[in-house]
Amino acid sequence: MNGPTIHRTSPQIAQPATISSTMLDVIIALVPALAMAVFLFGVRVLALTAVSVGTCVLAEYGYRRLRGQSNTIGDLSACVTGLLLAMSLPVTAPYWAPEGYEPSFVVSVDIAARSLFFPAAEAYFPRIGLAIDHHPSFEGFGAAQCVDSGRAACGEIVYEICRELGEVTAEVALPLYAAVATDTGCFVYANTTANTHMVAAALLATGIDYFSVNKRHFRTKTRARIALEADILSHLEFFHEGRGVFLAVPIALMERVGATENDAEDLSALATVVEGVDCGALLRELEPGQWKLSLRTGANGRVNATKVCRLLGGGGQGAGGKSRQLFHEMYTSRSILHTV
Ligand SMILES: [Mn+2]
Repeated sequence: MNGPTIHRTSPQIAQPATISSTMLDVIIALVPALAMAVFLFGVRVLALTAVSVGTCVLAEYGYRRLRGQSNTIGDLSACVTGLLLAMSLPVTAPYWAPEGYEPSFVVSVDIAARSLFFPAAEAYFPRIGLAIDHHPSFEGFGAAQCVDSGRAACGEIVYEICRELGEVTAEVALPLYAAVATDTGCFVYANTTANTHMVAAALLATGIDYFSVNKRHFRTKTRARIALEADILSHLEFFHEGRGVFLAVPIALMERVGATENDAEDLSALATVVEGVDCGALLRELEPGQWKLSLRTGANGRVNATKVCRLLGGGGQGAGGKSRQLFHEMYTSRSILHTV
């Protein structure tokens, strides 16, 4: 142990890696998978790949040119993008999307009223071929209907349709389980039946990872959601000797905690966790000065949310469910609720 100890970084095998050499490696690595796709699905794979790669290269070339920037198609990244896109498409994918795409058949599921359609889906409303629903207040649209208000979840109805069509695989069972679990608040709403549990049992028997679904939907909250709940709960107001509770979600609160639409889902459920509450009313400000009322009723059935909302002129989801109604002012609607 004579002399000084020399510390060095370990000898690295260096190689001049450029974007184009890395991209070329990726392309070479994808060739066997592409060859297998041609073997399995035929030569149309090659045509689809050519269209996809060609479009990507042209788009990059054109865009850079338009912006007066250097030509970068030589780095092969556009080729890789085109190749990956082609490989993730079904072999039957059209070479271009037809303008004004028209679906051949439209199915609506669990959308009780026309007013509940998303604006983007509104165009399909007059063309609904099949409506699947379980709301007592279902408006009766669609050329054909598959409606059973005795079902706690639309997923129960869809499960039976799937069973008629063939074996319900784990791949089909997982989204169906998510549908049944979320529609019943994880099997706790008052409309949950023995059949709901039997459908869930059949879905679990396919070996799905139901724990992750439940953890994701019922045991995980975003930080914005926690901040929303903290504020709402610190401002809740009781009426009718504590049998009713008012929750309010002004736009200002949503903005302050940075909450999105997803963070605000099903907030009315907060109302009925308070002991002794028969009816919870959540007022949510959608646009400045315009409030949506959601009613949530307790398990004792003293208040029927559907009936209340019919009185107020809105849609509903039956006892134990929630109902919606647009109000133009928050405080005058309080007097309406005192009559509940
Ligand atoms: Mn539903």
